[in-house]
This record gives sequence, C-alpha cells and structure tokens, in this order.
Amino acid sequence: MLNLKDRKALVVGLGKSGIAASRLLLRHGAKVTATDRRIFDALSGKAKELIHLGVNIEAGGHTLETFLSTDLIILSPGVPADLLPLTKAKERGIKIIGEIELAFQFLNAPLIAITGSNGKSTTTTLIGEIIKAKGDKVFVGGNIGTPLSECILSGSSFDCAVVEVSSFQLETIEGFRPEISLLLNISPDHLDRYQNLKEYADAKFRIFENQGADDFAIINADEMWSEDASKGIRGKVVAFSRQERVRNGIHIENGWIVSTMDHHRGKICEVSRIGIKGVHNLENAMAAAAAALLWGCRQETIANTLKEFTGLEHRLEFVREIGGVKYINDSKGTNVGAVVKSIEGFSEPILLIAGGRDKGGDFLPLRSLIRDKVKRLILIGEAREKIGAAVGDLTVTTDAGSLEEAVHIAHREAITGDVVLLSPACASFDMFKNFEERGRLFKEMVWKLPHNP
Ligand code: UMA
Ligand code: ADP
Repeated sequence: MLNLKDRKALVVGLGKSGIAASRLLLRHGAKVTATDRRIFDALSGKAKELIHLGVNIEAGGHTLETFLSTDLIILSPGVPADLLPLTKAKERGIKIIGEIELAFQFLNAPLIAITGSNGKSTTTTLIGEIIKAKGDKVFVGGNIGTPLSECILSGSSFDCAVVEVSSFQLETIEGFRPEISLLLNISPDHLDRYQNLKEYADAKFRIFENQGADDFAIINADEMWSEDASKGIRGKVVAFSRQERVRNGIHIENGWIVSTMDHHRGKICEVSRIGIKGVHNLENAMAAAAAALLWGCRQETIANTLKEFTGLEHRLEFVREIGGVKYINDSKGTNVGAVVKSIEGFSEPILLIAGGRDKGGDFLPLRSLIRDKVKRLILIGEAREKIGAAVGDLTVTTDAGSLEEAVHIAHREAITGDVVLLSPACASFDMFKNFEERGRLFKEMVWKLPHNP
C-alpha cells in the first residue's frame, strides 16, 4: 500500500477520475494539487468543491513547475502519457501512476478486471449481475463510469470488485493485479493515441502483467493473438471459443454454452435463451460465464442471469418500429470492429447512420458488409469524407448536416422490413458531449417521427 501521509501528490485532469483520485489522496493524508487544461469556470461543480476540501487547483493549463514540484503524479486516463511536463517529470524520477493503480493500492476486495476493444461494458455488467444474483456484494465500476476509487471512498465492504479497464488505464498500472483478468478481443481502436495496433494491444495485455500462478486469465481462443498471449501469461489460462471445443474453458456444443472447466463441467445455458442477441454478445456471455464460474457461481445462477439480462442502453438498443421499420440505437458502436459485429447481427436491409470524430481507424474492413447489407449510408460529422471515400462507392451514400437530418433522411427512404441503425464507427465529441448524449438525442428524434413516413 502506498504511504501518502504528507506527501505531495499532483492529479492531472479533473474529470471523474481526477476528482475521485483527489478525494482518495486527501483521505490518506496527501497534500493534493490538481491541474486541468480547462479554465476554472469550465470545471464541474464537484471539481470546484475540491478547493473546500483542501485541494490546490491549477486550472487553464499545465505548468512544468507544478509537475516538477511533486512527489507523485496521478494521471487521468484521457490525458496522454507523452504530455511534455509528464515526460520531464518522468526524467526527474517522479512516480507516475493512473487512478486505477492508485485505487488498487487501497482496495480490500478481490478484483475481477475486464478489458478488450469491444464488449467490455456489457461483459462487466453481466458479471456484476451474476455475482449479485449469487448473493455477494459487488462493486461494478472502472472505465464503465464509476472510478474504482469510489469503491474505497464509499466506505462499504465488498465481496468483490468487477472493473472495466481501458487501454488508457492499463498504460499507467504498476502493481494492479486482478485475481481474474479477462481480455475479450482486440481490434483497431484509439489509433489517434497509439502509433500502431501493436502498441495498443501491448497496453491491453498489461491486464495479465502482475498475475501469479493462482490467478486466472480468461482469453478468447478465436482471436489470432490468443496463442502467443497465453505463452506470456503466468496465471491459469481459461479460454472461450465460439468456433472450437476448448480443453479448459467455455465453448458451444449442440446449441448450448458448455463448460469444460474444473469448477463445473457441463451445460450452462441454451444459446437461444440468452437475452442479449448477436454473435458478439454470445462471446460476451461465454466470457462472463467463465468469470462467474471461477468466482464460484452456480450454473443455475449464471443461466438465469444470462436469460434475464437484455443489454445496456446505446448497445444495439431497440428504439421503436414505425411502419414496419425498426430503429436501433448503437451509439456505443464507436469503432469499426463494433460496427462490423452490429451489422452482422441483422438479416434485414440496413440504412446505416455513421460518422463523427475519426479515431485514426481504417474503414475498409466495412466494405463487404456495406456492399451486402447496407442499402443506404447516411454520413454525419467530421469523418464524413473519410468514410465516404472508403466505402461510399458500394451503396447509395448521402451526407447529412446533422444527426436530425440523418434521421429524417432515413425515415423518408426506409420501407417496411428495413432497419435504421445508428452505429457511427466514430467518437461523438465533434457534435456531442459523449456517446450517451448522441444516443439519447437519436432516440428523442426517432420518437418525434410521425407514425407514417
Ligand atoms: N485534461 C487535461 N489535460 C489533458 C487532457 C485532458 O487537463 O491533456 C482534462 C480535461 O479537461 C478533463 C479531464 O482531463 O477535465 C478528463 O479526464 P479523462 O478524459 O480521463 O475523463 P474522466 O472524466 O476522468 O473519465 C475517465 C474515462 N475517460 C477516458 O478514458 C477518456 C471514462 O471512460 C471513465 O468512465 C472514467 O474515467 C471513470 O473511470 C470513458 C471513455 O470514453 C467512458 N473511455 C474510453 C473508451 O471507452 O473508449 C477509453
Ligand atoms: P465497450 O465497453 O468495450 O465499448 P460495449 O459492451 O459498450 O463495449 O459495446 C459497445 C459496442 O461494441 C456495441 O454497441 C456492439 O456493437 C459492439 N460489441 C459488443 N460486444 C462485442 C464483442 N464481443 N465483439 C465485438 N463487438 C462487440
């Protein structure tokens, strides 16, 4: 555990992570300064309140002096680690960790951590729900929205913490050691932050870095990297696969999710009874079942939760049917890999609304799906031109000046039996506060559409 008493700590970024980290540092006796590039007036009420708790706030930018006159730096995940004052602080030997590592140092509950390019929030929530159904008290947080520090700040004692971790958070771990680590999949994302896919994947693999022989590592046997990765893992490897029988893990057999794990051998749940649909969600369900079995949950508890859980808002969320046209909100489809899986899940012709802020991704992997399944592509936001150039030749492609215009075009052009799908393959920040706002506005717009086109 870190000794923070009277040590000078600098928190970089005063969003959710920075606010929680500041409070945790104060609780452990540190002298806290927080720095944010936003001006003071633009900070949230909760960030401003920190002043009254004794935090010294530097707003409106980061100064080198502040970074060099501290003993410890706590970095928010959205702040890139190559920021100049950070580099200088590192050169001086000042310790730099992230909020997730800080929280881990004070965590007194066993940890289950989930990472991957897509499916993290769904799988994290599912695992949390199954463990809750078992009767254990569980904290669910991390990248999904509630910083891990809140688990400690709450003062409650938990049987277990189920935590979604992003590659950003994994970049700044030191001792972070989950008893059960889960890496769902790797597909290109955040290439505006990483030099290449390898650098991004390396950050994700760090979820296994501190595990020992008694810990468990759940990996996806259907992914190319899994064989190499399993060689470098010290924990016990448990695999899941949609495509083949696995020796110690979870696979599909005669329409059932089946376990070959020591903890429970046999059928877990019939695939057709799972509440969340699509092949990608089957993978999430298998991964969640593996983690839950390792945690000691019974087959019936797992099966019941898999049947009852119908998914999260903004992930292939059914909104409304108008004149035989289904409207689906997949605002969390923020990278190409996610959109591929979302499109694959439909047999109906699709009118796809895509675009937003490009994250350095390559849209070419969408080509065959756009050609085969998308009858109209409606593009919004900054990435319009890039997406249009990559796939616009394969279907009728229209630009829209706003999400509202895109919804109206889709409503005008769709006919009975079609699906209107918002699955942007991009971040939302060019037009919206976040993906939640984009999804909520989409739903409001759809609910305002007249009954008849
Ligand atoms: N800031 C600076 N200097 C910089 C950059 C940012 O001061 O150079 C400041 C901003 O002005 C802002 C603050 O940093 O005040 C924002 O910090 P942050 O971006 O780390 O955001 P938080 O509010 O702390 O939220 C973070 C995660 N955000 C990111 O990783 C970008 C949240 O994940 C997470 O839910 C939260 O911690 C709690 O753990 C969001 C996310 O988009 C959902 N994650 C990415 C993803 O899922 O793809 C990784
Ligand atoms: P994350 O937290 O990793 O962003 P979510 O569970 O929020 O993942 O799902 C985000 C989007 O990713 C969904 O809208 C869906 O389109 C897609 N998705 C979900 N699970 C998977 C998976 N296992 N593989 C590929 N895509 C997925």
